[in-house]
Amino acid sequence: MAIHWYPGHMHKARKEMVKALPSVDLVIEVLDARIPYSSENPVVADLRTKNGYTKPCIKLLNKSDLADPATTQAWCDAFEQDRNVKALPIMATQTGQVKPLIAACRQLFPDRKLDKPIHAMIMGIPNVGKSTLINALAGRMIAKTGNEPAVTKNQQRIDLGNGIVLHDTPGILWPKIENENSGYRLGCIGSIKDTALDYDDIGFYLVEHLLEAYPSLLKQRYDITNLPSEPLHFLEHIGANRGCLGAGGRVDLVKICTIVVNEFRNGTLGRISLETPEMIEKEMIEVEKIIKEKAEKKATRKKNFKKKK
Ligand SMILES: Nc1nc2c(ncn2[C@@H]2O[C@H](COP(=O)(O)OP(=O)(O)O)[C@@H](O)[C@H]2O)c(=O)[nH]1
Ligand SMILES: [Mg+2]
Repeated sequence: MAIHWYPGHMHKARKEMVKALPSVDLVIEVLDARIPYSSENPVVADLRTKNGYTKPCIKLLNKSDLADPATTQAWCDAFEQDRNVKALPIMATQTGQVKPLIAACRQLFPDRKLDKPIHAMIMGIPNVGKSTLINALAGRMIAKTGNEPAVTKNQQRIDLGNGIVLHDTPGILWPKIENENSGYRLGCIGSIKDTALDYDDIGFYLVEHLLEAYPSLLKQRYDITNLPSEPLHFLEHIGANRGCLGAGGRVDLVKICTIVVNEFRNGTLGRISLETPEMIEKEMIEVEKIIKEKAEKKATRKKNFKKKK
């Protein structure tokens, strides 16, 4: 990913969205189906609420072709506990996905007449498939896919028919950082610049999860009957099998990790999700502690600063 998020960038992105949102009825948040929690940004919930009214939101779990279908369904159910939210698994690379999205938009505004269009805006962190989706919805190439600057240009509108109008520039959000696991998972799917997280770090994290959650996919892909329980033993085993050897005939762990991570990313290992609602529920307890500590530190800093003045 080309975008590095600094506080200044986040501030600017947020300001752009605050400016655009009053003319929008509905937020379409694009997530990566393999990490629906870690690819979310809590600022969306924040931005949607003003003067006690919360704008409805459709959460699209994109790249569902790469994710575990049962887990994706569990996430949709969890998201829809909020009555203001509709959640749909999609695959933006398949243009036939438009119809369920249009129907979901209309469902959120049952009383809206066709001659008063529903204005929608797409948001999401980089690389989740926002541009691909806009192009699929528009039926033509209007948004550049791949890397793009964080600053949006002049907003234009796309008429999707059925009384729905879409802004053609997505709101680009920054990935969240409080949960350490989220950082690793974003690294696994390739949405954090590879140099920021080493392949062996990501690889060990990924393999630990796969050994626990998808042992049969590993057995199948790497042709092993007795799976070692330790990520290191597993990586050494398949590294040796594949001839990933370095100095002194030892397994080159970076090389074998890179292979496994890429096979996960492109779907060769099978359809895999990196987090479930239950896993996140447990992690949230830890995250809330960190957020609280951060807020306390900030408050102390402010107090000390005032004292000095
Ligand atoms: N497998 C798969 N790849 C997708 C899907 N949607 C988008 N992509 C790919 O994800 C990458 C990022 O997409 P892009 O639209 O540029 O993301 P953006 O940064 O959110 O605008 C591109 O290589 C797309 O081809 C999908 O549903 N399935
Ligand atoms: Mg894009």
